[in-house]
Amino acid sequence: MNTLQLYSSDVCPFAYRVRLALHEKAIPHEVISVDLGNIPDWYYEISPTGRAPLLKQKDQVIWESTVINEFLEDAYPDRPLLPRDPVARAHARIWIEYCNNTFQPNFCGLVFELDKKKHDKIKDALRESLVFLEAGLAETPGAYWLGDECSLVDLTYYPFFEQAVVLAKYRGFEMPEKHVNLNRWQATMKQRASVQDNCRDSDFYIDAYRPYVDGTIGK
Ligand SMILES: N[C@@H](CCC(=O)N[C@@H](CS)C(=O)NCC(=O)O)C(=O)O
Repeated sequence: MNTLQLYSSDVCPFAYRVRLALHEKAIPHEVISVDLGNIPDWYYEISPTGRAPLLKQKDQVIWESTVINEFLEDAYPDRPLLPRDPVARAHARIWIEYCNNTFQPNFCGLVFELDKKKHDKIKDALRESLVFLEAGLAETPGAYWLGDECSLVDLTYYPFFEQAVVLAKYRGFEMPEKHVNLNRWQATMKQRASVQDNCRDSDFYIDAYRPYVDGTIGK
């Protein structure tokens, strides 16, 4: 049996980050799917939060996608996903912070907000964060967020871009075509084996999010 077990859900962008990191680092593991629309009692016995993702190693559990990916980086350093240089490493973490504290709350806020009157304000905030990301990527010399190597920063952001079809379908929000660097980066990410092995198509996300955007189930 594999020593690492990932409790995951295909619809969850946070779990996707971890699936990408496990693939990029070629870490043997087992994926266990959790139905987040109807979280089973057995999962609450394992997970302190009831949320996905969660990584289990023997009798230890680690949760929070960013922390899990940093754990994988610490425990499996052979295929690094963070730069070695401490300043570059700090900058990588700043980008990850920005995703978790600004971009992702705007993105998910628009997906899950049922009050249409609030959508315009969230769209403005999301547009602003995309402008910020585009400007950051414009400074990058290579194909990935930090340069020539794929890093945890790329794996942190990519799942949301794959799911952007949900915003277009349900909220009338299109990712701006003018953001050529973001579009180029997304195209590069789609070519990676880790993404090709884990990606889901537009119809999957549109179906999976329908009960959330119409309020049938809570987020
Ligand atoms: N900050 C957490 C977020 C995890 C999260 O919100 N997971 C969602 C699915 S995408 C979940 O488990 N929702 C079920 C629930 O909250 O009951 C992380 O990065 O891992």
